[in-house]
Amino acid sequence: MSDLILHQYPASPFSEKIRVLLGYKQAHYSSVEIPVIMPKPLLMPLSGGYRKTPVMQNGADVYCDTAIICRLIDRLYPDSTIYPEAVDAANNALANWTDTFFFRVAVAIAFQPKAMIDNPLFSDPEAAAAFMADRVELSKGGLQIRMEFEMAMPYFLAHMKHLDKQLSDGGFLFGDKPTAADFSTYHCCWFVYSRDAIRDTLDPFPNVVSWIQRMMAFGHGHVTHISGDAALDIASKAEPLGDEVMGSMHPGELKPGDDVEIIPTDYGLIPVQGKLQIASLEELAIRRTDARVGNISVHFPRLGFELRTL
Ligand SMILES: N[C@@H](CCC(=O)N[C@@H](CS)C(=O)NCC(=O)O)C(=O)O
Repeated sequence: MSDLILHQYPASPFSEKIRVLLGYKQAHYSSVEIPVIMPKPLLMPLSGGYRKTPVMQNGADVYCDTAIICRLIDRLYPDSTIYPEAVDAANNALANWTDTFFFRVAVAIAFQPKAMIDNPLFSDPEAAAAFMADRVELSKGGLQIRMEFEMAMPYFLAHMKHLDKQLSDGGFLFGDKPTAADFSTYHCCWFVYSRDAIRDTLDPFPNVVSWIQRMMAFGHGHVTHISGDAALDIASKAEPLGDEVMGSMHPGELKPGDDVEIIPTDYGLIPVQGKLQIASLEELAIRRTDARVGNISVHFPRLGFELRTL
């Protein structure tokens, strides 16, 4: 059916969101461990410059940002959809707010001084300095990922209190099955829960802790670890799907094949350039040709990305 390859690293919360969704769907997939900081030389031929983590590859189609990766996985594994129509607006709005604003809150909690002791990213002073410098570069020209701890803490505690009430029946956020909002909320909570030094922040919220454990119990699916070079070889032997969709948002302005660039609107402001293939309310995609992997399609969600003509 599919040959999904997740490009990720273990400490990445957004990667954990996708790993657990793949576990929920009992998916078979491959995984490539990519560097935590730039450069990412074996990712760039696929992503065309997009640097955030994770990235999902399916042959010669490459999906950037977990919003579109979740849609792809749900389409390939449609049983127990994480987008039930009955809660469509609430589910999508909560997932989007959580992955943007609330993620920044969770970063501030996870990087507070007392959490640094057991942070795997800060194994030695040199690694810590390189990480901090890379994250300054990641925010350059855009939104600061990091929020002040004093501002973040009340947001964190207030949201945990609401979640604790909503999860009191022992299920998931919108019923007895997890939806997209559960996976978005889970990875922010996992960021805190997975650190011994700050796990007690969640002690006042036992329903949240039980729900985190229910989410973790889905596991990570059936994963085979492969090298970055092996993933590039797979892309070079495949051709992109090539479907063209033009939505009604840019009437007369844009057509398939136009030279465009796509750039995140928050942080990691590196443009990806190519020929336009999809511009709908749900998705943007461009076609590119790379010396190492040949023809590639790079897909993004519409929300959170800007489309510019060249
Ligand atoms: N909106 C993106 C956010 C991804 C994101 O911020 N990921 C973090 C890691 S969890 C990142 O890219 N950090 C910088 C890096 O890995 O180079 C998504 O949903 O995938």
